[in-house]
Amino acid sequence: MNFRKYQSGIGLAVLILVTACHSNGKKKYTEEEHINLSASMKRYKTQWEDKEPRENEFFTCFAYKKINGLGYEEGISRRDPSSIIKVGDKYYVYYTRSPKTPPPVGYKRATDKLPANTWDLCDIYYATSTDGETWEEQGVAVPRGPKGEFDDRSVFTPDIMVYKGKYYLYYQAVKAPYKQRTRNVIGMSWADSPEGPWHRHPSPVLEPGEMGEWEGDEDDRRKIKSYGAFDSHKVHDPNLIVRDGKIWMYYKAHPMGVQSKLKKPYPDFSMGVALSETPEGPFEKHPLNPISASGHEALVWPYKDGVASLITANGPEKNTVQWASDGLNFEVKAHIVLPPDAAGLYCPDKYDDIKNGRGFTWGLCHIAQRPDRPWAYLIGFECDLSSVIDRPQYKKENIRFDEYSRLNSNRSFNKNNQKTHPTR
Ligand code: AAL
Repeated sequence: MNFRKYQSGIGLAVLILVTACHSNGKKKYTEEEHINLSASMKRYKTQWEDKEPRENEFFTCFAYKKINGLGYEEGISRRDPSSIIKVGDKYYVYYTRSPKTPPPVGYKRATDKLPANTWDLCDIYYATSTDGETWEEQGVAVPRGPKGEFDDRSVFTPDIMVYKGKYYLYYQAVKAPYKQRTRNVIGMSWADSPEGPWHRHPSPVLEPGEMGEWEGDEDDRRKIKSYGAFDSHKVHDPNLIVRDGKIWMYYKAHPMGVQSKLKKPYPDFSMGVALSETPEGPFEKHPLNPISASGHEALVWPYKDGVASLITANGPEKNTVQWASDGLNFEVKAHIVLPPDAAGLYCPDKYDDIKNGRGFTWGLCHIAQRPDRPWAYLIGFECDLSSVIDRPQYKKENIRFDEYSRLNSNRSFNKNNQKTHPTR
């Protein structure tokens, strides 16, 4: 892509858009009426186009269910499922999987055998299913790399891409020792069949951007003198689509200094995109990055002639479904509750380079570790983010919690940062 040409086109595009908004016939009130509308009613009429959520194709609720074969298992973490693909009559999913270990011990106490967290000391495994509910773990797809290589400590959080008859796994990788300050890069392996054998690309296909400066030698990711790029510390969660003849890799980014008290040029969590002509790169980071200032675990799919994204967990626009006609300038299209964590979608047209993306109705996601159940595991979810299948039950509002809903921690602090009782 000619990025300079692209940038000079932005001004013109904005002008055309503003003009279009005033003349596209959607305006259902006069200037005077507009002045008399509350801020919320203005948004109802413009941003939400006078629609109830059940008529909004981007609105859905989510239902969750147990799946067989990849559920909770003492000692083993399974997490971060990839997109799900169907080859012949079988579904395939790839995921982060730990060997049998004691519970994770944190970065300070981790050793060669003791994991720092549930994605440490992991390999990429795969499982198959004929109905999406009963899965059979098949074994390792991509193991950790040889000692001394960029991926020798852990490989995790994969996405699978089907491209020109071949299969590509993209995943996060870390090199030992795994500390708070360790960089995370994205590696790739390819195969002629979804069952492998997988050929490891010898170097990362995406690396963090321009570095800032750490402060001191202590292993503390908050302590920095400067941030560097929005992705100066970690690139994670590769999520792929094919669009306009190119491979678009969306990814989650961390700058150095997450949770630092310094004034920030970038959010702690953001999303970038990098484009390439070929699966092994070079992937060129887009100059508009970060293209989302919210979200966790980049998750995109082609929808109609644009790109939709599930923005979860972090940032001011968390818990929204967003859409961008150009795949770059995302707008909030719906607010959602309880979206799946680390979802992998069954979205059969994800790599078809189409302009009529149809969306999806199901996938897998994970339940993260918590103190009384320290290993992660996979479950299924259902929804209606499809343009071809209607599931009216997923367009219902009024989702409520019951008395069993709770946070993992229930601590309260007063303004002086001292522990206190919540009712005091
Ligand atoms: C997740 C993901 C990535 C991170 C870690 C494992 O929530 O964002 O995969 O690196 O946590």
